[in-house]
Amino acid sequence: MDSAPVSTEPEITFPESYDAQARLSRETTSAKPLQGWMTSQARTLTDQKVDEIRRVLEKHRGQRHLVALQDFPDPDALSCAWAYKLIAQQYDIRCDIVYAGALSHQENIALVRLTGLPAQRWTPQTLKDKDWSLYQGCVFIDNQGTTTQLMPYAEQAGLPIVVVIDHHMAQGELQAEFVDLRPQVRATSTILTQYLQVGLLNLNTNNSEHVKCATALMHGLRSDTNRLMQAQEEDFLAAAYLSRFNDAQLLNSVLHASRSKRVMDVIERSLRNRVLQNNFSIAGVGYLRYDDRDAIPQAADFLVTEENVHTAVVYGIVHDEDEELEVVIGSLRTSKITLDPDEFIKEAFGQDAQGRFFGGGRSMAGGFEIPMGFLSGFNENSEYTRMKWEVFDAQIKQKLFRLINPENDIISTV
Ligand SMILES: [Mn+2]
Repeated sequence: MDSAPVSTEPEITFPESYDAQARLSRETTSAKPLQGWMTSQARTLTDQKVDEIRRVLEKHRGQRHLVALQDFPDPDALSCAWAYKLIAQQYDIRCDIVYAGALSHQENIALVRLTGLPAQRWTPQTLKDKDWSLYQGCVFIDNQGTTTQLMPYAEQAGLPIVVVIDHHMAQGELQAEFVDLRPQVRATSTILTQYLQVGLLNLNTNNSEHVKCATALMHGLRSDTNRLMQAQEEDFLAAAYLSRFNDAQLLNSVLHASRSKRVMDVIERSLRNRVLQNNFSIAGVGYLRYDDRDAIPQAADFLVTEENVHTAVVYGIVHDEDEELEVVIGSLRTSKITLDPDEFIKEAFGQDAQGRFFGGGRSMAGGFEIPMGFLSGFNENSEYTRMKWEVFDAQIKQKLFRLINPENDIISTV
């Protein structure tokens, strides 16, 4: 979900001659697996996992699987699902890459459009109408089924979980045939790249789909490591391997996708509404459309760049006109090493009646989603709408300021 700083680049174009140009400028190499380019620890684990997944894929030969992404898929998820699809294809397993929310960040939209990344959006209506018996199993990549609306439907259809590959903390008991969970790795792209490195799929620079997928993986890896700033040795080694196939010109176009006016407006509102306290910058941005949801993390990315600010929290009420749905969505960005976004968000907002936290985080970033329950739903009366926002705004600020604790200048996250 990390995004580039505000860009003044002109609007991107979509050159059709990409592949030809890129191929000419690149030396043709047909890859032998670069087995030396991995730490010995990663190598041992990867060898073992690849042996295991080969057996699992063989067992499911000829089937059709659903690869479920989180509702708002990020570049790491999108690219890894694609790499997985290409791997599974070798076993005649057909994978449909699906998300049930929206592609919101302009970079993600550009990534999908420019690379032809084969992901599909299922609306709430599709979820209901779908013939789930088409599938014999489901797969979770860069998630564990807890951040996708697809999960209850897959469960209801009795789809077995065949594969889970993720780098988030374990979200509970997982009944899957194959699990590769590595919370210490910064990006799922690193894990998938390691699979490629040991030969689970041999990338070839003459295959334009391979080049585009490798470029997508490079983008996913960069995006989950704050443009490699938080990358560790494993991630750099994976990036080095991908560099043999990466199309730099294509990656550049993805990164320079321009922001929509509505996203710019949300960023502007966050600047105007921000409250600075104890090196925190807190901004409520009011109502925004479902498709602009990703403006919130982008606004937080921007606010955290202000002098003397180490942590930014931006939130708003996101509404989906078709579904009469409203939810409070927020993002946290921090440059403070000692602030754990996961702990901070869990501590600030607590749990719902079922004991589920409203959000969490990873290194330097976090997010939350608070359902509006009985107060949810559009109202024609603008005075009512304004009051509703003020109530939520005040409640969130109160929860955050309690933690920021200005009296004794201590930021308490426990
Ligand atoms: Mn990820």
